[in-house]
Amino acid sequence: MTMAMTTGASAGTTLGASAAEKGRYFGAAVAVNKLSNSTYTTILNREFNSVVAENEMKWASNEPQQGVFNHSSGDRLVSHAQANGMSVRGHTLLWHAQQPGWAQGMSGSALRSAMINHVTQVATHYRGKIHSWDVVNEAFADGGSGGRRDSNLQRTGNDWIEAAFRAADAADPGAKLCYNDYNTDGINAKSTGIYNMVRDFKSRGVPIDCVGFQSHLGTSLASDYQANLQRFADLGVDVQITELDVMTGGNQANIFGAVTRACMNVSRCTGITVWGVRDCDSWRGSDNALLFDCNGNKKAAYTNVLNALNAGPGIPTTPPTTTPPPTDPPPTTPPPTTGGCSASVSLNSWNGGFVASVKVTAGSAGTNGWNVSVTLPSGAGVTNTWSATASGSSGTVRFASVDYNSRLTAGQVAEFGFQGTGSGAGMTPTCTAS
Ligand code: 9MR
Repeated sequence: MTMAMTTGASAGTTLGASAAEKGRYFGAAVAVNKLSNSTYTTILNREFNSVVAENEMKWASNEPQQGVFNHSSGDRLVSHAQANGMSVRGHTLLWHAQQPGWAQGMSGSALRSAMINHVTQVATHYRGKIHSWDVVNEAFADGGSGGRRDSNLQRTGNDWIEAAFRAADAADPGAKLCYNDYNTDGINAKSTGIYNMVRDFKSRGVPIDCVGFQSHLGTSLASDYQANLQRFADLGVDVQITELDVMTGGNQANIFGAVTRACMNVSRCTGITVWGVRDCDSWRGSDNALLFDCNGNKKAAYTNVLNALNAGPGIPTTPPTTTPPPTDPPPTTPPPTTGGCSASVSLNSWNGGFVASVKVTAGSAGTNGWNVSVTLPSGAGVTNTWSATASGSSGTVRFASVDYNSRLTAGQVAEFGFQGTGSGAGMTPTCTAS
């Protein structure tokens, strides 16, 4: 019998179809050069309804020289996904590992600026094509500190993570923006450090939508795996299992089943991704850590996952109400909407630069187009703009709406952003509508 909340009526026969019946995705990490291997793509296309690039959307891959972007491999995966009815996860905009050599050698405001530009350019390139982005990967330290990992990115200032989320939000407002990490498979010092960051972000309006739990697992599963997912969901973010693989051995099939059940039992757990297709595609080599053997046969772990997907509850069609975290501040007053339009700016600054996110709110008559004027402090300059067209780069700069955000109905909000050098403090935008 189907439960009232499920979105489908029959048991699916593939991982993707079964997950979709429950309002979720089931994905695999793909090595793009294997898309020409027919054994590989046969399984991929049959079983999965989401893909993520195992390496090809990482910084070293798509910005090999500063400011020179190469999206060819990532684009190939997106095309494959679109042709086969799959959605795409993005992995990863920023990570301490797999950085191009030029970024590894940078520091301070030059690195901060390069990093924000990378987020902006890559998220803009894929805008509308990625369901969830790992904006920041693996920024917390292992061990008991619960603090950040040291890295060149961390040394640009503790606010680098929120700066990255704001830049990603400005570039692709439709994608779910995730923080992703490993060794977070239960309630422990590391997962609690991340939990505290997410709670802080939610209380201050930093645009975070989801947390990824990589789940590279050994021979046992933390007994509080599900409780840990649930405590994040209760902060008001989605949770996703993002890189699941499990060491081989007696428990492998059981652990795969238990992880799947845990996700199904958390209504904000929106999907599961396994980190590869067949055992011999896995980075874990002889661990045989995946759902298909090297000949493409389904393993016992596969059956457990499929059964758990089919047995689990669906995602409720109306989102659950979540208890706001205790530290939530009162909601901020929206800008007045009398006249044609109004604009407000929020700033993310570092020594020598800033990213400005501007919200345009249409007045009672709506808009056919809008212009926002901003007078920059002396010495400040605009270097990069998204979701608007800038005239001028210093002094008074005018930002005009672009085709997809010109027409707003009364009260509707459009967002655009720009990056600048110098200080952006004290800017007061004015908005005119046409
Ligand atoms: O599976 C990826 C492997 O092919 C790369 O060599 C490796 C480089 O560090 O990254 C692997 O993927 C990692 C992922 O991007 C982040 N979480 C851990 C994954 C396994 O190391």
